[in-house]
Amino acid sequence: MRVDVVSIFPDYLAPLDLSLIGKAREDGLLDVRVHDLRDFTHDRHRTVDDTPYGGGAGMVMKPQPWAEALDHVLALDNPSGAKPHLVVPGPGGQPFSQALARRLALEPWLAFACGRYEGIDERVYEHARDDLGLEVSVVSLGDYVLNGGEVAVLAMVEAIGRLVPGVIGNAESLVEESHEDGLLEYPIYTKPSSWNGRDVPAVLLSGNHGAIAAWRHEQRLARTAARRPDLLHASHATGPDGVPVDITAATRGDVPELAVLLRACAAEEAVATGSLDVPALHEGLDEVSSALETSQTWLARSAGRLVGAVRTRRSPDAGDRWEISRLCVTPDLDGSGLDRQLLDHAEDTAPDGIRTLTLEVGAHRTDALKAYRKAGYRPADTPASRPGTVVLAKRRR
Ligand code: 6GU
Repeated sequence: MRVDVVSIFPDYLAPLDLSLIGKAREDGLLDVRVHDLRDFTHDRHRTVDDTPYGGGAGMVMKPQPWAEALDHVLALDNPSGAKPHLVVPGPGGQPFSQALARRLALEPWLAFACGRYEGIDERVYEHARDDLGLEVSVVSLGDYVLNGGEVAVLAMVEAIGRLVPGVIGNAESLVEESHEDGLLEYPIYTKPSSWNGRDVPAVLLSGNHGAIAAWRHEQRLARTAARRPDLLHASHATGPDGVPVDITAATRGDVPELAVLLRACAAEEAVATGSLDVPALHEGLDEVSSALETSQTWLARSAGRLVGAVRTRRSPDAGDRWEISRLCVTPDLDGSGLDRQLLDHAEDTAPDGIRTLTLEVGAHRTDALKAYRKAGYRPADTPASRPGTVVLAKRRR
C-alpha cells in the first residue's frame, strides 16, 4: 500500500519509521512518503494560512498550497495505476472505526491531508473531488479536538497498516481482537500463576478448552457491558448459534458487499419462483447506493463478515406506515434466527408516529410467511407492488 502524508510538521510523522509500521516500510509492504506543505508556497514567509471570510476566530489554510501539494502527490510514480483515496483528518468527520480501517486497508493508495488551525478552505475538498476525481473522506478519531491532523494520521496509519496482508506476521492475532467483532477483549494473564497474593482465574489453568472459551466469552460480554454498553446490542446475548452479530447502519463503503448479498437473495427468490421479476435482482451498485439516501439499510456482521441486511423507510404514500424490505440472510445462517433479529431491529428503529409496519413477500415463500405470521404480521389490504407477492402488516404497539 502506498501512503502519502502532507503536513506543515513533517517531523511529527517520524514515528512511522518505528516498530511494526517501520518494519513494513522496510519490507516494502507500505510505501510511506511525507511531504511538507510549505514546499508548495511561493512567498518569503512560506504562508499557508489566512483570516476567515465572514469573520470568526482563528486562521484558515489557503487553497493554493494544498492544490499544488495534491498535484505533486498525484504526479509521483504510482505503480498501482489508481488514484489515491484522500483522507482528511478532522473533528468534523465520520468516526474512524475498525470497520473503516478495514475498508481503507483495501485501497492501493491513501493520501492524508493534515489540517491545522481551524481547517482547510472548503474549495480544496471540492477541487479534489470534482477536478482531480479523488474520493475524499473527512475522518475523526473521536469527539474531542486535537491541534492538527498529524496525531490522527499516526493512529490511522497504524490501524490501517496492520491490516495490510503481511504487516502482521500472525494473521490469527488479527481475528480475536477488541472491535473486530464488536466486543471488547477478555482479560489476559501470564506467569507466575500467583503474584503478590493475586491468583490467575482457576479456569485458565484447568486445561479445559471448552470451559476456557466459555469463560472468555462471558468476560467479553461483562466487560463490554461495563465499559462500552453502546456496543452491546441485544443480539450479542442471543446471537444465532453463539455467533455474535453486530447490526449497524450501512454507509457508502458497504455498497459493493451489500449489492452482492442482495443479488444472492434475489437470485434465490428468482429460482424459487421461476421468475426474473424480482426487483432486488435488478439493483446494481447505483441503485443500492441511492437507496441509502431514501431509506435506511441495516447490516448484520459477524466477525466482520456481512451476513444479513434489511432496508426500512417511511412510506412515501402513508406517513404513518413503515416499510420493511430486502430482508436477507446468508445461506449458512438460514434458520439461525438472524432474520428475526433483523426484523426486530427494523421494527425497533421505526420512529415515533409510525402506526403500521409492512413487508412485501413472495406468496410462495411459505417458510417466510409462517415466520412473519409468528412475528405478528397478517395479510394487509394494501395492494402488492408486483404479481406473486403479498403485503403483510402489523400494528405497532
Ligand atoms: Cl482526526 N483531527 C483533529 N484536528 N481533531 C480531532 C480529530 C482529528 N479527531 C478527533 N479530534
